[in-house]
Amino acid sequence: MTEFREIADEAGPVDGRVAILVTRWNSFITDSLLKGALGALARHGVEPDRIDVIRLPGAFELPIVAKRTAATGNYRAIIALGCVIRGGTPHFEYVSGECTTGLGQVQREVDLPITFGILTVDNVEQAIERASDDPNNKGEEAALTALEMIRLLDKIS
Ligand code: INI
Repeated sequence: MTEFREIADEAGPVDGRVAILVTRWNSFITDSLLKGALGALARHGVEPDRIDVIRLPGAFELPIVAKRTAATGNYRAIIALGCVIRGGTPHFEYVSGECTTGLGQVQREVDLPITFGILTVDNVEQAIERASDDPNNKGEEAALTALEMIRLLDKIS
């Protein structure tokens, strides 16, 4: 049988700094995503003095802020948090589409993990479900994924 080497993440400490980008649009939701992200980082040993929280207007602005944040060279990962709620116009598609495509593009360009904690939902109820104080919180998920990606990319290189 052919032997193969398996590279997989193992839980463990992460060094360096992390940036969290948080949109002001729908801040009643994004503040809860931030709380989830900060809680997860704290539980995994990332002290507050290794975290910078950067506030920005809306999801449409996330890609350029992520790019500038990555360019500082100060961070090992960026956690992007936002909330786009569908309205009755095509605006939702433009904002969420640009945010998603833009962040994916920036992540590949800058070679730094950027995790996606942006809710794209039909209504406020769906947003609340995904920003609640439990493991469904997408801010928490984005923070845990950032830590996993830091460790995994270190292992691969
Ligand atoms: N930005 C959001 O982050 N969420 C939204 O739900 C939203 N809606 O519904 O319009 C939204 N729009 C603002 C957009 O992200 C930009 O900030 C704005 O267009 C200025 O460039």
